[in-house]
Amino acid sequence: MDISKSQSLFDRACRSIPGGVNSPVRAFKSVGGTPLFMKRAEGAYLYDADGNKYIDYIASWGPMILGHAYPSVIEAIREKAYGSTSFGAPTELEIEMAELIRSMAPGIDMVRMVSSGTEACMSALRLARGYTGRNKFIKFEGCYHGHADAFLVKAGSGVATFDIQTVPGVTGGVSNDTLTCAYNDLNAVEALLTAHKGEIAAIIIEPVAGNMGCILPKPGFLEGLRKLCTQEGIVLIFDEVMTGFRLAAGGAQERLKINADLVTYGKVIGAGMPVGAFGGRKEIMQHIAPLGNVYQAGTLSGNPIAMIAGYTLLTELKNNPGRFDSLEKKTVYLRDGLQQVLRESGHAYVINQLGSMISVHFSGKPVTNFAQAAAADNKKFNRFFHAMLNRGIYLPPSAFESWFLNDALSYADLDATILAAKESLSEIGE
Ligand code: HOZ
Repeated sequence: MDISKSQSLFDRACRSIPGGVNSPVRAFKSVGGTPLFMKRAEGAYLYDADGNKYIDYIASWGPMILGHAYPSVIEAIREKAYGSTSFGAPTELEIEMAELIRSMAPGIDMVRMVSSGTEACMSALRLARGYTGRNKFIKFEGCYHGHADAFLVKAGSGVATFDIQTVPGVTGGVSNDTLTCAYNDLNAVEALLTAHKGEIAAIIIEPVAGNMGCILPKPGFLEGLRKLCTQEGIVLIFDEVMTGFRLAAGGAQERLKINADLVTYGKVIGAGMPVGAFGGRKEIMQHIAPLGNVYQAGTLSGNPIAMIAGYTLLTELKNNPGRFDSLEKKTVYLRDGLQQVLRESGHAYVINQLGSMISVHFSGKPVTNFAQAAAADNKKFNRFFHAMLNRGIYLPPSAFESWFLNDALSYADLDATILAAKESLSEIGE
C-alpha cells in the first residue's frame, strides 16, 4: 500500500505540531508506523491522502453513528452556516436541542452545552463539588474523562497507551483529591467511602468503559454505585461521551436501566462537531451560574453549527429507533465472525461487546478492569492492528480503545473485516 503522501505530511506536521498530531493516540506511536492523514470520509469508509480506502471502526471515536457525511446532517450544516457561524448570544435552536436531549435521555431536567467532552466532565465535577461542598471524588483506573487536571490520574486512552504514570504539570494539590480504584470492584469503592467519610463529592464512571478497550460493568456493579451514592449524598456522574445516544436513544442510562445524578456527553451530540454537554437533576443543575454560583461559561457553547449538526443526527436517531437494533445486529454479526476466526487461530482472546461498542484483547483471562487489559498481549494487538490496516481495515491504533461501529457498514464490509482478521491472525505469529 502506498502511503507516501501520509509519510511526507507527517514529516511536515512534525515540524510545526508537537508529535505531528493534535491528539496523541492518533500518532500511531504505540502501534508504530506512520499515522495516516485522512482526506475525506463517506458512510463507512475513510479515504487517506494517498487515496487508499479503509473500512472505519473508529467513527471519529463514537459520533458517526449513522456513518460519515450523513446527507441530512451535512445539508443542515451548510444551510445554517449562511446565518453566521457564531453569535455569543442565545438562540432558539439551543432550547430545541436541550428539549430534544431531555426527551431522549432519562433523568435530565436541565442541560448545559459546552464545547467538548473534557469540558463537560470538568464542569460536572466542579458542579458536584459546589453542590456538596466536598472536594474529593472517585474515578476508576483506565477510565478517561478528558484531559482536565483532576482526571489525569490512572487514566485510560492515550495516558494508558503511552504508559504515562504521572502527568507533569498536574499538581499534587489537584491530584490528591482524585481517589481511584479498579473498575468493577465495589468493595474497593466501599473501602474508599469508609476511609474518606463525608469527603467525597462525586463518583464518575464510564458506565460501559471505552478507554481501556471495551469493558463492561459486571451485573450489580453500577447498581451498587447508585445505592452507595444515594446513601452517602454523593453525586453519581455517568460519563456518556462514548455511550450517550449510541447504546440506546437514552444512552447507557436507558440501556442499563440506571439513572445517574449528572450525565456528561461529548462529540456524539454534535454529530462530530466540537461539542459536549452536561445535565441532570434540577436540584443540582440549578447551582450552575447564572442561576447559582458554580461558574461555568463559554462563547462557543451552544454554537449554531454544532447545534444543528447534533440536532439533526439526534432527531434521526429518535425517529428511527430501529437504527439501534440494526447497529447492534451488525456488531453481534462481527463479534460472532471474529470469535470464530480467533478460536480457529489458536490465539488466546477476549471479545467484550455491548450495543455497537466492541474490542478484542489478546488475553486468556476475562478482561473486566484496567489491570487485566494491561496484562493482555498488547504487542500482539499492535501487530494485528497493522495487519488489518494493510488489508484496509482501520481499527483504533491502541488496545486501550473501544471500536465503534456505524450503521452505514454493510454485511459485505463486515465479511471483509472478518476475512481480514482471519488472514491477519495467521500472519502475526505468537
Ligand atoms: N481520546 C480519544 C479516544 N478515546 C482519542 C481522540 C483523538 O485522537 O481524536
